[in-house]
Amino acid sequence: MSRTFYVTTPIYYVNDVPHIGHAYTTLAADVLARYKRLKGYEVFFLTGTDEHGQKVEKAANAAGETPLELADRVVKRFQALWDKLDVAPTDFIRTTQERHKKGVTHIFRQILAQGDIYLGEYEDWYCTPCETFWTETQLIDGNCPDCNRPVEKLKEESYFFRMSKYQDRLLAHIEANPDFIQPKSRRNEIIAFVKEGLRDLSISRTSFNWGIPVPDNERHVIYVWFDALTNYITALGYPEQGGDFTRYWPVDVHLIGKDILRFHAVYWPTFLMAAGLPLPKKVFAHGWWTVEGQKMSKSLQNVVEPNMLVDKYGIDAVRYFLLREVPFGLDGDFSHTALVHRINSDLANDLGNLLNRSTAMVNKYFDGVLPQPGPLAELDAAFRGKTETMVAQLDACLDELAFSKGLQAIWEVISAGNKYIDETAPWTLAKDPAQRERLGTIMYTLLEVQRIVHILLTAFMPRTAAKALGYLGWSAPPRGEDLRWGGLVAGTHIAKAEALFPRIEEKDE
Ligand code: ME8
Repeated sequence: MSRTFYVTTPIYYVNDVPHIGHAYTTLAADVLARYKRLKGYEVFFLTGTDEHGQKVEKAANAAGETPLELADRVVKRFQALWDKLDVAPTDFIRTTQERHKKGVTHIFRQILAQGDIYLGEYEDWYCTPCETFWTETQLIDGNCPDCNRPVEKLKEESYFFRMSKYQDRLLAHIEANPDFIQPKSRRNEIIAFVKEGLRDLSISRTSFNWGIPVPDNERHVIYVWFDALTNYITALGYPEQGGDFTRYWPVDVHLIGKDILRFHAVYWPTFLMAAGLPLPKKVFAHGWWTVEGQKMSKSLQNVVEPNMLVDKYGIDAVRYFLLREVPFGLDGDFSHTALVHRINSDLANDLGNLLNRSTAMVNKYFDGVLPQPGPLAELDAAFRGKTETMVAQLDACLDELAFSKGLQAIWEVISAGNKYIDETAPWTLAKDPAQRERLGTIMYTLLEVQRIVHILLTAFMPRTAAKALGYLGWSAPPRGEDLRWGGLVAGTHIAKAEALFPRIEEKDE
């Protein structure tokens, strides 16, 4: 039986246009999807858009459009950006699609029939930007404790989900499954939150109508988070059994930002428990990007637009930078200086230079024909060993979503490659005909290491890796087996590489 891997991103609100925060989560999911596919998994990678709720309705009113017109317009921006970033999801779900509405209605009905949804009355403070209710005591200076904006008092008839009933079961699940919520600091926050006690959750609204109607009571629309979270199963065809839902659920990992952890680690699992469905294997909350030291916001006009970054620096530089610069799970700061520095030092100097130097030498000393290696000397064997260790390290790192650490492991090998050239000094050996075989072994080792490096990099920088593999005469689509040592065949034509990443003048920034 083949192994499967299911990864999701949040579905993004269509009242805002995509920025680097959205690109970040989606790129991380894309890297994981590509890597797992390389390793032979059958992968389902889901992203999409969250199109219902008061926030979207208000934005549409302000723009003089219907909510669906707004959604149709903004969804294209998200899809175009994913294309532009070489992000290739298996499916893109929109919560206004029939398949989604059908699944949401189904799960609502099921939990209602089962007794965990009941009709009651709600009175509390509501923050529209966050689509969240707060109690009086949770407010800070009368404002929303999350975003600091004003809240409004809402009183309405509402359907409630009996979340309180699941408090102990959820806590037991979190405690029995240390990997369920990651990273650890976030897990502790959730444990503390659940221990404080779970209230029943209001899951319908009557004050507006842009949403999925409650079955058999159309005065109510279903709460946008109940609607949105369900996308993770409706995209798989839920409630239909036997297809993708049976194949891919429970999800391997929900990737999200830390801002929406509670919805994913408390609400969603309890909805699933009530519906009798298995829980996600992992919810990973990554950190938050600031920009040049400041919170990214429309009012500060410092929102980083990914299209602009790609036009200026190239797709793969952006993909690399976002995953390399900050350990996944921690907060980070975006700056042009840091990005240019990474391009110049990691990509141009280390990665690009190694490929240039080595392909140039094979051309100079062997007319561009890869020589047959002789026995490996100690230096060569150590370099090969380091490469093999890197392959295993990357696997472990990506299982922990440690993208940055995984890239560091790859870059240690790249640096070792540049050092290996300096230590073996091929230019000296080239002068001595007796050292011909030794020189050939060194060239083979250098290129074979880079073949493995670039196969791993196909997950992170698909275009660059394909280009580099092309110079190495490797055109087959890479597979996991190709990570084994010895794939390059003597006699292969090695093209002299052009610069993979031109240096950028730092003063231009
Ligand atoms: O919350 N740094 O949608 P959303 C890092 N529709 N990541 C960021 C970020 C930043 N500064 N800003 C945004 C929603 N993100 C709901 C989700 S899921 C069932 C429903 C990323 O459009 C991060 O992934 O506000 C965050 O969780 C997501 O965008 C929020 O996107």
